[in-house]
Amino acid sequence: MSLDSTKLSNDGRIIAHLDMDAFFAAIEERDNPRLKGRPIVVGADPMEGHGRGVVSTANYKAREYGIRSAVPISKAWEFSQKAKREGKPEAVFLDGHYKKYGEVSGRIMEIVRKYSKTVEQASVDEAYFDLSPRAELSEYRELGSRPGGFDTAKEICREIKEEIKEKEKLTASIGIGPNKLIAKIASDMQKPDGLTIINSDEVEEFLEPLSIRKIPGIGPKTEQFFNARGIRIVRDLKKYNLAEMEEMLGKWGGDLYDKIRGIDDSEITEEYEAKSIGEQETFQVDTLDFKFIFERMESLCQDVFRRFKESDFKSYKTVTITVRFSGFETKNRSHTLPKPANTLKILTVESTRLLMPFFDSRENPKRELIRLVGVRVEKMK
Ligand code: TTP
Ligand code: MG
Repeated sequence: MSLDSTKLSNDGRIIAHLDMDAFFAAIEERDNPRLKGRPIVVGADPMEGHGRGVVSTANYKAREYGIRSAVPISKAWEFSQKAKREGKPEAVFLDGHYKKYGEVSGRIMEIVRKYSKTVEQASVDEAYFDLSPRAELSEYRELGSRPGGFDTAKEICREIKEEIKEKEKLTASIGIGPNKLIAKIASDMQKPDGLTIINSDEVEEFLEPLSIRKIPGIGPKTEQFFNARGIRIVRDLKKYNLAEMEEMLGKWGGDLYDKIRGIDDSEITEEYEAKSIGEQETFQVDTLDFKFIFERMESLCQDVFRRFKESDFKSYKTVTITVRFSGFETKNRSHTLPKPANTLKILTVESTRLLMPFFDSRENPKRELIRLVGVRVEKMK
């Protein structure tokens, strides 16, 4: 046993990660009996194949057609038509009801908070929470005189899933492990309606056969990099020592070295803060029409500013714009202000200034048409 795994198993933490199943689509299915059992896609309007946004999410039936989050909506339409030709039911495409999703999310977080005092909401449908056998961290002792440990954590998570099912008519998947990393990977193992427990002794055995892509932080690029070197699963990746990993990937190589051995000391951070407030728009037609694009940007700034005003934040310090060209190349440009700002004027001026170079040789030498623009405020206080 290596020093590191000793540290891991002696650490004694029990962390759970909850992730709702096909969240937005499941809510739509729940609230609209007509949709029961059908493939459902929430996202942009497909416009019979000419729509230009992306899929927010799809339920599991629709995923069987290849439709999933971030797939262009036109592609999703094609998949659905193909299924139809094969005699399968066509997918139902729906606009999102984002306010409602936010409210459901809030109620689910409240349920989780009844069972653990240390909860980190990690996204609209995800939370980490601490179930370590320490009285100050969880209330489960009051839920019966249970001994603590992984078995107790499992019981608690069953109850959480039950309560969500009963009150919200939705299913969640939960992973339990000795740290956030393992809990997160575990929650994804038996979706939907899953419950997966990996205790400290099982961590390395659990990780070894998994595709390297299951490790948070390994995206398509890192995956390709390693696949080209014959590395596909975590076990393969373990053949590199720490120095080799760092040589290949820099500091991130060192982090990854730990991760694939199941080592993760990160704490549950209780405050959930929107890190940014942003809006974007895909145009119906790719364009370089200066006036049109600036008007759209101005309108996006107004939307962002409205949301900023509704939030608890008082100021922002960074303005970031996104520009996607017709060939899908996407550029983000940011400006951090010398001091925090809180007006629409500054937001509009800054985003306009960032947008200018996209109309000349500085950011757009080939004069490529623009497909999407977006703007967001960051570093909020
Ligand atoms: P996820 O938890 O990633 O997806 P999911 O809940 O739909 O499905 P799964 O069962 O695999 O967990 O994201 C939660 C919600 O966030 C999702 O329902 C819709 C939204 N979302 C987007 O709008 N765009 C995206 O690219 C992703 C990944 C999610
Ligand atoms: Mg989810």
